[in-house]
Amino acid sequence: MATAPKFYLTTAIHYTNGPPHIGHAYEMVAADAIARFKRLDGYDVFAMTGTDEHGQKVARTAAQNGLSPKDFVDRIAGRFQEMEQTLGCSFDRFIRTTDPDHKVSTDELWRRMEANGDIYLAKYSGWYSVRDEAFYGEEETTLQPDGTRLGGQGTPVEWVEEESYFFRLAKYQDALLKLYDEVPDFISPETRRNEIVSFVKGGLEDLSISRTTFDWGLSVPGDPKHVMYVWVDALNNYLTGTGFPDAASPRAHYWPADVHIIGKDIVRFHTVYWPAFLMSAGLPLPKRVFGHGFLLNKGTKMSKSLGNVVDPFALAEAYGVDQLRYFFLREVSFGQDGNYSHEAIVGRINADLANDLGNLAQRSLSMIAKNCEGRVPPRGALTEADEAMLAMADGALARAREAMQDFALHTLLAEIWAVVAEANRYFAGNEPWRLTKTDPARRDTVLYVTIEVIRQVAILVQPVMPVAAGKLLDLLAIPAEARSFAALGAQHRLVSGAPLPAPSAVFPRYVEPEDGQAA
Ligand code: ME8
Repeated sequence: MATAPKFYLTTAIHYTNGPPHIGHAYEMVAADAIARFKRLDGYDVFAMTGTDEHGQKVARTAAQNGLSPKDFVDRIAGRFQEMEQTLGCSFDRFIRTTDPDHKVSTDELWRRMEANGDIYLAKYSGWYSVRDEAFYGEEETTLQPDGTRLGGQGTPVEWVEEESYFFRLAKYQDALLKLYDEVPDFISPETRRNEIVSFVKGGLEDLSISRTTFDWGLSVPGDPKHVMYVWVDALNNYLTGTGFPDAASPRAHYWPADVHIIGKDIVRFHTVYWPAFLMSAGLPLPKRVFGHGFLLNKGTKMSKSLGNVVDPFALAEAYGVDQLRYFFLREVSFGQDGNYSHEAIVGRINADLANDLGNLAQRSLSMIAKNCEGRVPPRGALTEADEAMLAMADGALARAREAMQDFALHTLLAEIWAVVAEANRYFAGNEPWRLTKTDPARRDTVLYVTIEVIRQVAILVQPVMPVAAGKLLDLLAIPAEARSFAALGAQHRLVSGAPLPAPSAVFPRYVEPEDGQAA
């Protein structure tokens, strides 16, 4: 048997300076949907998420909370793990940068970069944003009327002057430009690629990669008064996940990553620093970096530091997990910013899920329960319209795969919902409820075609709504082994006469709570 192709996907690892917010939830759900899609499509998937626990930002927040950094991050990391569970995610590892194997792996990356002559000791003086954990050149900062200074992303910077190890980033300028040129989809979407290309063309300076004025981090091999710059530590989590440097690790074959799913604010770290570190260490580069957009609360950025956080646990509780997952991935074009509002999510739940898919399943399955002894109906000769309906469903996988090549999750869902819309037109146009007296055989064929389309839709939406799709497949009595994408298409049609369980509603309408309290 041919071995399945591997697919290694990661999210960013989330800072543990505060509880998870909706942006973290969004990124996890999107990455989880891609991982599930690839598994259902026959890939050997390794998907990883986790927490970024070191650095000055986390150390300061822990101190403000009167806790040791370790006690503080243990609490917050626990919340992220709970969120992963709550949102129905299927990651293979939740990595923490305080995990012991991460130290071994990151020491080795450092040694290899050093052995390649790319690390030297000097003095750093310049601007640093603790909130971004990023160094900024003077020209990237702006002086405010009150005398404070803001960095590139609008966060306060402070002056840092200390002994530091440097990484010879400037040396990699040409190699990076060559990479962007030769692997055009290394950075996507396109707009993010253009930004990075012009940033690198503007010239790179060597990068300070250690600090001495605090100790919450990984110590530098051979010089423990330095801790590594948190981004060296953080980016290397992706290698640690594959068992690096142990070539015999059962996960070694997953490197290089097939895609890093990250937000637009950290594309520079992933497409400039990270490939340069890897080139220096003589390691293969990730194949793609996808910078998704920001989820905005009616247009305002949500972040821990700004305070107007919408709690993802409360959202999942209010709307349902699969409903929230569907909303995130359908409403927002993956790669662009998107807005969240109560009205928008209720609109999607009631129109797309309860009406379009839920009602169709409920009506067709109820008619079958009543008129066809609760069995998959017999299927007579197919009309042209029947054939066209089935052909549209059979072709959905190819269109889904095409959308997935660009991680266009919104397009994937739009394609599936085009099939659902067509199935609704087909069902309404054929009026099976009128055929009971006049032509029950034709009614059975219409019902057969309808639920065969629902079978394929349910299989295809599993990556986005694993639980609800599973319930729908249960209602069609589809066994576990017939739920992968290999079961899509004409070869695996529903078998007439197979018994079906009693139908029940899978997608309830959202009804405002009695006291009028919206989420
Ligand atoms: O940046 N909408 O961690 P982080 C969508 N530790 N995505 C958002 C978002 C929003 N409103 N806010 C943040 C870090 N994100 C580093 C990463 S990776 C080696 C280290 C995204 O907790 C953000 O873009 O600030 C990033 O991809 C992820 O959430 C974690 O952000």
